[in-house]
Amino acid sequence: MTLQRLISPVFLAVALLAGTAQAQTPAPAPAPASATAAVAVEGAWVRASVPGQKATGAFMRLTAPETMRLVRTQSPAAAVTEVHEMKMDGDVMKMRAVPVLELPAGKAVDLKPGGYHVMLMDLKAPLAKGSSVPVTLFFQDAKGVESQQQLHLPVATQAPGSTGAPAMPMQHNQH
Ligand SMILES: [Cu+2]
Repeated sequence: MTLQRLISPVFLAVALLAGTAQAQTPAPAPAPASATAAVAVEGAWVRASVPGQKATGAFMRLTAPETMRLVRTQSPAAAVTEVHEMKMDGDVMKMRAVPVLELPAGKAVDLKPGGYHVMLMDLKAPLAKGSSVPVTLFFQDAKGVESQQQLHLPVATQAPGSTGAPAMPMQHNQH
């Protein structure tokens, strides 16, 4: 009985350790994600750039079928691609990177000159009017499931169908 009493605590400790080890084994992989419906993209275009210009903007209207977020953008035409927001700060138009752009279900979100835009920075070559630029949008749904959409945006000097004078070109000295 004395021996039994000596061993018991050791056995208990081993059992506890084993229990801990078991708890640390990886959780089973999550169930396969259901297919995510595509985000509607309308009126997309990229502003043409001139030689020496470092950056330009891409614009479009996004309507998500369910609550989603635009989490990342990518284009082979630019070294860096970010979603930006442009806002008047007093008399100065300022721009900042937006880490995530929320897309409420069924509600159109406009990326347009003077507001949100996809910023193509460190352009590898000038973007000529009439050409097209591949841009990939990465979305995340409410469950965190990622999906992506590859677009080919026409390069233009103003929004397709717009009749007004071209908007003031954006300055991107920060980049
Ligand atoms: Cu910008």
